[in-house]
Amino acid sequence: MDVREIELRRVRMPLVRPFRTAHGVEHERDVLVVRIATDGADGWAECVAQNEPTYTSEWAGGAHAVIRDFLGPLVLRAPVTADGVAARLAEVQGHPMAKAALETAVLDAELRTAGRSLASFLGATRDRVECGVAVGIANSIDALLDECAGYLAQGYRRVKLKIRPGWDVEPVAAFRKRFGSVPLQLDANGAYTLADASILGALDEFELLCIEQPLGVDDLRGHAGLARLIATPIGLDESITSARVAREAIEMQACAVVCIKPGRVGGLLEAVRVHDVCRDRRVAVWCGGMLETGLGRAANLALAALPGFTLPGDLSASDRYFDRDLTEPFVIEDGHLRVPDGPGVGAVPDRDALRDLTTAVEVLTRA
Ligand code: NPG
Repeated sequence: MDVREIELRRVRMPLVRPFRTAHGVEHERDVLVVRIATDGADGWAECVAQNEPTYTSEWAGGAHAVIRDFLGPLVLRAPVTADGVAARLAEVQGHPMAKAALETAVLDAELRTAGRSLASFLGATRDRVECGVAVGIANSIDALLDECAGYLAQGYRRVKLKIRPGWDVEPVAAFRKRFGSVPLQLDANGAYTLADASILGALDEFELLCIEQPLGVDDLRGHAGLARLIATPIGLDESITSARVAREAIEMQACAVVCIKPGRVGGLLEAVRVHDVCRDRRVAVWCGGMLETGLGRAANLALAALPGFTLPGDLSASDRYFDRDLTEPFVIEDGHLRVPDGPGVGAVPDRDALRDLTTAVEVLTRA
């Protein structure tokens, strides 16, 4: 593809309710939307870097700057194919979410030009995927349970509760008491240490699908130690930054389950390689979410339709997060979301929504 122009657009997406994790609370998302103009079709992608560098070191403003100053010029320099984007950008250290957005935009343009869907290109074997819902830390247990009841009534098949020290055994016990055996997993976002093993062990009785990322990002050995102390399977998210790290973590028995987020591993192509590593080793996988608009969600759905994604994803309908999505809304049907089958990622931002929600636009062209 000859990429002639890269448009970097910031879009303000108010959330229908605040989303609180161990790291902080989001009231709205500042989303970086990338559009590339090529010699074929335009390509679109959403960068999943969040508002602030609290979840990982990337944030929307930083991703915008690194694309403008370093990554964008490398893509514009000479024609590139999607499977060559990672190598082209390798001289810049880090910034996997910014790199993933560029790779996805190039891939989207290629597939739209060829009239092929992302799902078919990646190797999807399903046309719909089961939905899970992630529920942030609430103001009270009653408020948490009421929020969960609403999602279960809408058909979500699995609940993931955010936990942190002081908000763990009690809400989980209350959930089990009210909702019985609904598939449940927990996400600590790295908020515990090995010294908390007894609290984490106290969660064993609740028959959880997994506890996600109980310890720090770079602590594979700690997770392996914890796995020997508790019965609940450990799922890793933030720690899994590539297919190589996934293989190491599995070999060390640091995790029994893996969360795949394309942005976190540098793009959809590496995400498929993580999937393959896990599938070959019979490690269960689910597709993570990062409060994506419909644009990012469409790509996640294509990925989550691969055969190794054996657990429901953090894939919810548009109305879980937004009153007005950037694309045609994704709607939950019988506990599932449909995998887009149109060309490319299968969703494009709605022109009016883009116009109304955009806060800034910058266009990069060849020097
Ligand atoms: O449904 O998109 C979703 C959110 C799922 O909990 C979720 N994401 O740690 O995985 C996470 C978490 C997250 C939320 C991460 C916001 C970063 C920002």
